[in-house]
Formats: sequence, structure tokens, C-alpha cells
Amino acid sequence: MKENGSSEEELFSYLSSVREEDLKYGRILSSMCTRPHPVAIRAHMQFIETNLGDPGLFPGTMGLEDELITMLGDLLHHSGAGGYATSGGTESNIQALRIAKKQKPVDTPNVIIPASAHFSFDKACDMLGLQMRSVPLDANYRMDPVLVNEAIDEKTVAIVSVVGTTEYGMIDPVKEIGSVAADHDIFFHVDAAFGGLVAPFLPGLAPWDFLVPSVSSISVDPHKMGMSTIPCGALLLRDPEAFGCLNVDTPYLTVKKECTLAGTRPGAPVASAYAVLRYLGREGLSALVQGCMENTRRLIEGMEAFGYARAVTPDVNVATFDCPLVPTGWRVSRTRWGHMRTVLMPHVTRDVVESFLETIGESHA
Ligand code: 0PR
Repeated sequence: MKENGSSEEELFSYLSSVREEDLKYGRILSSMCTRPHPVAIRAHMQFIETNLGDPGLFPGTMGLEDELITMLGDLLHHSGAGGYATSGGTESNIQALRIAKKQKPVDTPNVIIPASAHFSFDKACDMLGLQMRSVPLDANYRMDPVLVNEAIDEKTVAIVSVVGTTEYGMIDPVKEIGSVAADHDIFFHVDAAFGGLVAPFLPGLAPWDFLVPSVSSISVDPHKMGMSTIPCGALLLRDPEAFGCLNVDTPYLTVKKECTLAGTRPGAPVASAYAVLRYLGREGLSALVQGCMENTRRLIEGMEAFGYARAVTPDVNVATFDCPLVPTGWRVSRTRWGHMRTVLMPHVTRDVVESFLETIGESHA
């Protein structure tokens, strides 16, 4: 650090130059985040100094967090769900497994996850001393209930399914896996960090949320398809009381107990997530999702016209291809199975899709 401070002009000109080095969302097809909605940015700025880590000082913001959780619970068919705003899917998944582990104290506990699970479960299991049992996927990259059943033993403290897998955009058969969880009375966590704000607006889906009676908890991230500012995830629990096992005493704060993982927690992204859901409503969110799904179908059709087959027909707006190209000027990613992976987020408009396909056409020729 320098002895004397900079002028504001010098400082911000430096910051602008640094920001110029960042890519812009317009040509990024590899991200599950997107440009925040304008109302998200406005609400974020309005709550910029709030700290949910000491909610007694910010009772208004705390009430807004409760309203956000109620809205999400309502969307996932359980308005009485307990929950809080996390820093994202990683924290939600860690906290869900902490609860599961505390509910069933055994030595050498294990957790059953699908091979498609996000790497946040590696972190969670490492931190919590849980043996991670990864079960292979079926031909459509979904978790197989028969294999889940075979993997269970008396030390299994949780089963995890994914709604909107990170790499292939698949929805696991939650209802069938839920029956297995119910048969063995095992905590059942659904990681809908991505798909939780997509699936409610897709027609004809089998139940995958709290409608499945054995679902214990759900992760859903407003900072992905909810167009909030970063960081805003949410962990919802069927039984609000179940958070109690995570409580620690916080004697000198305005509240005397806390179950969250983070201490200091930003209220601004919570306000931003609330703002988007309230501003768009179900109708607006549904239109957003229909648009992303339409663009997903268009990209698949366009890629297949060039001979690059889809790896699978996705349930949500993630499209993967048998395509070795590295399209110049674009960001795509590659799955661990070697497929080109794209995420059709709201910033990936129809025009962006057409322009991407042009690049593919040129590289292909
Ligand atoms: N669960 C699922 C199903 C996820 O897809 C992700 C993240 C998480 C949990 C963890 O969420 P947080 O990262 O919010 O803790 N999925 C994205 C991924 O790994 C995150 C991401 C977003 C990565 C934007 C890159 C990026 O540019 O691909």
C-alpha cells in the first residue's frame, strides 16, 4: 500500500482499465451466472450497507430475507419451508449435509450422490468427514434409483439428487429416488441451485420439489437463473425446526443464536433477489425461462444441422455437443466426458445464438 492516497480520478481510471480486461457476458456461453436484472442492481445499491449477520440492526432487511424464502418456498410448493439466503449453492449444499449428518450420528457416515453432482459436494464431504459414494449415471446422464438403493447401508446419512445438472442440464428422477429415501428413512437433499428457478416453469415435469414427500431440503440460487446480483443462494428446509441443530450461541449480537455458515452476510444481494422475483412475478419468470429454452432448442437444431450431435436432450437450458471445435471469440466449456458445453442464460439471446452458429459454420467450412 502506498503512503499517500490516490486521487479519485486516478483510482477510477485504473479500475476502469482493470475492468476492461474482464470478458463481457455477450459472448460467454460457459456461465451459469448472467448480467443482473436492472431492478436487481437498483435494489442492491439501496441495501449496500446492510449486514444480515447482525439482523437486529437491520430488521427491515431481515424481513425481506424471510419474504424471499417464503416466495421461493411457495414456488417449490411449501410456503412454510424454513430457510435463509446463503452465498450460493456451495454453502447451501454444505449446510444441508451438516444437518443430515447431525440428524443421524453414526461413525464413518456416508452420502450418496450422482456422478453428475457439482464439485461443491467434494468440498462438503471433505469438511464434514463424510464418505462420498458417487453412483454412475444412466444413459441420459441421470441418477439411477436402482443404483442408489444398492449403495445405501446403515451408515448412509443423506442422498442427493440434482435438478438441472451443471454439465448436462438434466433433472434426476426425484420422485423415484424419493421413494428409496423414504423406504430407508434417509435425509434427501435436492440440489436445484441451477434448475430451481427453471423447472417450476417447464410444462409436464414429474414432481421434483417439496411435492415429493421425502424431500428434506432444496438448494436454489437466485444468482444463477434468478438474475440477482452475486452472491445469493438459498437453502430451504421442509422442517424449519431442523435448522436448530446448527445453532451456535452469539451472546453479544442482537440475536442470541445463529445457524448460518457465514457470520457477516450481505443484505444487498438478498434485496436484489427479492426485487427480481417481485418485479417479474411468475409470468415474467416463465417468459424468461421459455425464452432460454427456445434458444436452447434453436442452438441444438443449428449445431445438428452442421453435424454436431447433441450429447443428450437436456431438461433445462444447458446444451452439450459432440463437437471438437474451439469457436474463436467465444467462451464455451468442456464436460468431463469431453462434450462442448453451453449454458443458454438470459444474456444469450436469439441474436447471440445465431451469431455463435455463424462462427461454428465458418470454423466448420
Ligand atoms: N450446484 C449446482 C448444480 C451448480 O451448478 C453449482 C454451480 C453449485 C451447486 C455451486 O454453486 P455456487 O458456485 O453458487 O456455490 N455451478 C456453476 C459451475 O460450476 C457455477 C459457475 C457459474 C461457474 C458461473 C462458472 C461461471 O462462470 O459451472
